[in-house]
Amino acid sequence: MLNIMKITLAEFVISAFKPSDYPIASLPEVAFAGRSNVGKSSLINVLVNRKNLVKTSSSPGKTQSINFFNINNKITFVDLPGYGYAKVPIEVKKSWKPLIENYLKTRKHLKLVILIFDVRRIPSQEDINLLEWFDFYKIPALLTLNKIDKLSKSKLKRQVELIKKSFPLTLDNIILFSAVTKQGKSEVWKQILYKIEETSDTMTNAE
Ligand SMILES: Nc1nc2c(ncn2[C@@H]2O[C@H](COP(=O)(O)OP(=O)(O)OP(=O)(O)O)[C@@H](O)[C@H]2O)c(=O)[nH]1
Ligand SMILES: [Mg+2]
Repeated sequence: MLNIMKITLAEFVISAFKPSDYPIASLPEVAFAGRSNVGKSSLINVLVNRKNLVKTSSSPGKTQSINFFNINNKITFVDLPGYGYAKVPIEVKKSWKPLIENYLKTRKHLKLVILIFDVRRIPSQEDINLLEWFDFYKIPALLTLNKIDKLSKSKLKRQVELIKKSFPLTLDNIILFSAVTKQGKSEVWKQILYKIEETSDTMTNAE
């Protein structure tokens, strides 16, 4: 099995603003979650070798709906709106949280949530709550620390230790990632394919 899926198709499916907008699930799903501006949409673009499949922005709060993408007719990638951005209007915030929680709790084809943190920030209570929430609902989660290109090697090492220490639970797997250098890309793919193959025979020929 190869570690990276060769992308032959990457297409936008739908933006969901409420559960009835979700597409009918036929493929295994991988969702991308994290605070606003940590680089969720950028990570997806790197994984599928597209500059702009998913819109990214330097102003936080760009992704405001749940966006579904069809990858090779094999996997659905799901870009979730970012949380924790103070300037988002309260009305929007109120509708996001239940929408994200509903998605994560009810989607039977969800195989993995990739939780993305900005490596420069020590996780907030909100980040930790989300991790505990995944644990409680037995949702498999993979943690990536993004934007590692922004730190020097020595600073990065110290920062990773600090982040690990701030967690109440131990995580076996933390991936260091950069959308700029693409470091970590094959590691993320490896984990995605592993999770999908664990539960689906049809995926064993994925390349
Ligand atoms: N240096 C650097 N910048 C990055 C990296 N990943 C993302 N960015 C930048 O960070 C900003 C936010 O990236 P997005 O991918 O839009 O972030 P997001 O998490 O999807 O944001 P929301 O949709 O607002 O929740 C953009 O200006 C990106 O170019 C990275 O690995 N390194
Ligand atoms: Mg986004």
